[in-house]
Amino acid sequence: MKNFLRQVITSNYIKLRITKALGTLVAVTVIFLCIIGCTKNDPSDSTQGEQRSNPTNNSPKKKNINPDELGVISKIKAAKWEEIDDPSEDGWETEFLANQANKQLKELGNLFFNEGSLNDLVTSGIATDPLTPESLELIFEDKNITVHKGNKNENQLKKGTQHLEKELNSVRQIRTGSDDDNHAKFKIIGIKKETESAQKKFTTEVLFSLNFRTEKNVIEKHASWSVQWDEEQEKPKIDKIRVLSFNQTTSSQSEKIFTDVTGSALDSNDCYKTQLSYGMNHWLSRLPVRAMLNRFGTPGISIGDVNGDGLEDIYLCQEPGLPNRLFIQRKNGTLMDVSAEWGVDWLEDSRSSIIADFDNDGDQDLAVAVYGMLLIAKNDQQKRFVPAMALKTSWSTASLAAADYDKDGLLDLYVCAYVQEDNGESIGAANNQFVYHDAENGASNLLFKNETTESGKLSFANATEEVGLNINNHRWSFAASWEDFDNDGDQDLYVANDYGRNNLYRNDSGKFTDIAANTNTEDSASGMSVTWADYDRDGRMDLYVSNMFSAAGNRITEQQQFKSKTNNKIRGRFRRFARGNTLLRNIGSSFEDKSISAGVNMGRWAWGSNFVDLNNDSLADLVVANGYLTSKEETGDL
Ligand SMILES: [Ca+2]
Ligand SMILES: [Ca+2]
Ligand SMILES: [Ca+2]
Ligand SMILES: [Ca+2]
Repeated sequence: MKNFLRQVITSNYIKLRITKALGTLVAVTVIFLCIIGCTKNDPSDSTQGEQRSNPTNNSPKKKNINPDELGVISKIKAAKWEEIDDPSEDGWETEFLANQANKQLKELGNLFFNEGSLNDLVTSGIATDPLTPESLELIFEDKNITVHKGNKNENQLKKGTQHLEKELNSVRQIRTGSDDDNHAKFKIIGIKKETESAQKKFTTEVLFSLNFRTEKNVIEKHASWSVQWDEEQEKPKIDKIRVLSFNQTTSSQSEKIFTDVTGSALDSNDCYKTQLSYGMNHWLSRLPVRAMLNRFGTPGISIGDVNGDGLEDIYLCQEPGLPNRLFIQRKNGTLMDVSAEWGVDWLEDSRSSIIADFDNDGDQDLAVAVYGMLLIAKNDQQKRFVPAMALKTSWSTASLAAADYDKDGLLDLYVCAYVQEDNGESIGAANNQFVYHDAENGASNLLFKNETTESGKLSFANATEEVGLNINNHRWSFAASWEDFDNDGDQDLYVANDYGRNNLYRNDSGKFTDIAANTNTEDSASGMSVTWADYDRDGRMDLYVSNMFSAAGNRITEQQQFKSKTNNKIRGRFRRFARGNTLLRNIGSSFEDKSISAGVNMGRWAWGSNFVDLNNDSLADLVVANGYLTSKEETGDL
């Protein structure tokens, strides 16, 4: 999916920066439709499309789009896309209405921070729940944060705008700070036309988030609303708001959990001043199209103490042509670039690295996955790295995972790989051979068994086939993670794949069997990362997989006309692609999907995730890094 978007958004590439995951994303409905290989003028759905009434014009214009054009999206000018992506004329009335409603919700969002009238936004007969429920339950409290959950009260719906005015006023009265600090955001994740009523009405399911500063705190409110709209007028107006769920977080401005120290840790280095401190948007506007940044988003970092002084150091992979960087931590916490002195300022297209002791001599060695190769470098006297091996891999390596799978005391390495060849034309909806929801034409992942001898000469051998990891091994893999999920003392392996099913390989004395289909762990979606923890403390390791969330995807895939000629099972799989991240609770023989009940599915466009106990209370917290292209315009999608 990510590679196909490269074709869609021609001149925009991004990589996740070391400083933070990116927030606001470019994506519009048309992109979701394109990446799943369904245009709004999908010929298989055209009959239904024509039957729909046009909301602005009773005779919808049928546009003749040459399907070939949709395969070379990058060649079509933005203006032309606007012409193609016009839901008011292409039979997708629900998308037209969602766009209209979205504009109105944006206006409502402005009223949290600025005075203004509700008249253009609501009907005269409006009824709403209190937007902040009157009964709040404290569910978490420490010195940094309090979290309240709203209790549902069925009898709170009141006619008139008083509940709405009250909420708007309460925020306007206590908020401080600039507009950059305060946001009200809406995502329409479901839309339904009312067919029963004589009036023209539709209902949207909306995710609402509000965050703003007060003198002492930062307040965040997250809610899901059911909003009923009246579409009699030129613009739809809100007729009813029901609050389906609500929670509120208050965090102290003085007792912050994290402070961004990237600049103070790195700014003594030239590479920070000249390259790393600038965001990707800065470089995008200065580089030629596709100038070596086309793998956007995937170069990783690894952490380890390479010089043995007890302080963790950082190795940063970079895009081809930019040297990888090794930063050694000084005692005062700042970082010093020693890439050249340590001999690891490699210019290869580096994707991922691991710092670990591969020869068991007590110092930390380095493995780097570059395109087509796995490079292993030996730590020499804790003063430099000396390349020891270059192992051939599939072309588009994505990530590395190390574990001693055969319990011989030596760390082995699993390498994930993505597309078969570095050939952007062969993937995505542009290619008729590509099965978006169940792709089996990706590159092979490899297991390298560590065969380093006691003499210390590093040696690895490809053991993929002999251990059975060649089964179901042609998927588009982004990430893998080892864990002994069945508590039998050996390391099992989970692999997160884009475009479809994931793998759970059970380790039986060094041989592997993919048991994902039998354990409810396939999580068929756009898998990008995997992390394990025993979040419910029952002694069994649970699984969290990051995928992609799309508001437009959620809306569109629930419509009757979406792939109307396809069976429900496959339609369901497409719906799953828009749902987001997945939490799978280990119940012994199988796993239960707890994503929705635990409230952890909406992680936006989630490239990475990690269970980590941030506040040392022995409960695993969850961090999700998300983002894509930073857009000036909020689309409300991802
Ligand atoms: Ca070593
Ligand atoms: Ca081993
Ligand atoms: Ca095991
Ligand atoms: Ca558990």
